[in-house]
Amino acid sequence: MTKLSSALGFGALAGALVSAPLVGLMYLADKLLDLPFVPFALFDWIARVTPGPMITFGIDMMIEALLLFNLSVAAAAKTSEQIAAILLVFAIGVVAAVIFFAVLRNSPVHGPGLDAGWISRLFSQPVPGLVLGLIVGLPLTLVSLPMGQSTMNPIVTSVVLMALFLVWGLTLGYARRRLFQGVSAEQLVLGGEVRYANVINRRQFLVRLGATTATITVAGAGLGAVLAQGEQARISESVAGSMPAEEMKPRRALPNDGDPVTPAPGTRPEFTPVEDHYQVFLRTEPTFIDISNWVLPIHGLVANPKELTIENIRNNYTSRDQYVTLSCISGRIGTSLISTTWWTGAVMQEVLADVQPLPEAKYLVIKSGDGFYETVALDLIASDERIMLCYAWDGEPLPFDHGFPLRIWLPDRYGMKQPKWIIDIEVVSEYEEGYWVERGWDEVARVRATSVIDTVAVRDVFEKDGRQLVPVGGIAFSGARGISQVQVRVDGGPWQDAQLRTPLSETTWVIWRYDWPFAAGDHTFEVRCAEADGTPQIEEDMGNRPSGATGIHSRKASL
Ligand SMILES: Nc1nc2c(c(=O)[nH]1)N[C@H]1C(S)=C(S)[C@@H](COP(=O)(O)O)O[C@H]1N2
Ligand SMILES: [Mo]
Repeated sequence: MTKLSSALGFGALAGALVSAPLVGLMYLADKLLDLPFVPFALFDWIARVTPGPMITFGIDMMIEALLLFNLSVAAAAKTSEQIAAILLVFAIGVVAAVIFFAVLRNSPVHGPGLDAGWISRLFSQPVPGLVLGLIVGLPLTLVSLPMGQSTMNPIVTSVVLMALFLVWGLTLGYARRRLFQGVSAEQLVLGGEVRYANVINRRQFLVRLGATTATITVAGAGLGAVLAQGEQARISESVAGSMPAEEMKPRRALPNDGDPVTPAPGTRPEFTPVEDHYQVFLRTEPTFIDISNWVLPIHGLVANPKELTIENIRNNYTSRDQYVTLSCISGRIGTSLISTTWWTGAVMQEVLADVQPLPEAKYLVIKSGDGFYETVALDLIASDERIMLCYAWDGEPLPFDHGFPLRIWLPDRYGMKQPKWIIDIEVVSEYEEGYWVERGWDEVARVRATSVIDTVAVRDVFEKDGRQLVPVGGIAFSGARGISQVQVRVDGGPWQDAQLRTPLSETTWVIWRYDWPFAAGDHTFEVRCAEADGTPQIEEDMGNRPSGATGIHSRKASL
């Protein structure tokens, strides 16, 4: 007889010690054989099947937590998701071990003596451990097959993953026997001495088990990390190699270089370096698309279906360049999920004309390599020649984590309407909801006008006409509708006009600055803007859901 509490306690301990190397080895298997990484695949599957309101609630909780710790959402969100995914699989392992120990707590332990080799101990009485491995491993393997990113054949994937889970189960079975062997009725009769010996044995065993599993975990994760670097290098090479050097376009000086309105010190860069551009994607990791076997089928209600290569897309249609600010509908007021770079792509109107949509055609259904999808109305494309199939950012192939090899750009829309990693375009007659629309977000997702204070430059006070001035500055953005006015007020006083810098284009944010007459003390600064046609930004605080956040951004400063 084993006490329940001791079964639970040892189950948790053994579960933790044996599940850590399982995760380490799964990571190694991912990097070594290009298998799906089970924690990420499971997490992505949960995100996929969880109903919209719940998934949004989960994301909200995570963002609140990040904001609480003063972390940048843009920088920290993915890392926290990845950590959560790993902890989840680890926790599943521990809970399964606890249940395993509890269920079997009264079943007798026998087998080779304490001095037998570990292999024979591992495989003596194998059935319970194998059953455990099967029960936990099978669903996780099945989920990983479609969700994981992997080029490996599904049979090999299943065999390797199941082997890992079965060994994990066997090891837990072994650990259970080893921990409870000796606490038999017979030995209990012998009294305190044997019990004492068994405790020592347990301790020794746990220390040895811990040392072994820690070594395997660290070795697996370490080797995996080394291989991951090689993988990154191969990805960069594949992306760079997809475009001949002579087609890469070095960007010339920014078009507003000489503008007299200079950003207040501390304003974000007007042009976001590509490596700093915010990223949002469904999965735990960005999707890598192998360009060597990528073509874009455009099919459905068309007279002339096509399969376009990336060279076709770059060379057969007019290429357009555009400075673009992209923003995410899930951002709060003052969000970090907004960035600006230089987009190059093929004019979508020409690509469409090439496939000759039939009269009944009304929409494009665009599908992505990560399972994302969105619908774009043909009317919208007909109304705006700027809409492009984008293949380059800042003159170079689209970075793999921003949608390589192809993404669409729709002026005036939030990012959620604009698929990256495009793999298929179907021309249809019936409207279909896109991925985030199905999950409760705005169907149109037109960008809402917002303005943000980036800086109150208290250390850059300067004198002008005998007055001490404090530069205050930031951005204002209203999609493709332009900004005609930005106003700042201090401590609830009158709204004052800020100066506007000429934007990089009519589809980027506008940098503004307001030089405020210095007054010592603690102050609150607020900002608002109006669109080019005079429409004021919505001042009322409304959450980001479903149509994008509105409200006044404010910032406190002490002078
Ligand atoms: N395939 C795919 N496209 C996608 C997404 C995605 O998850 N998968 N996210 C969308 C969202 S919500 C945003 S805000 C933008 C972000 O683009 P970026 O990561 O290049 O900044 O991509 C959009 N396109
Ligand atoms: Mo987004």
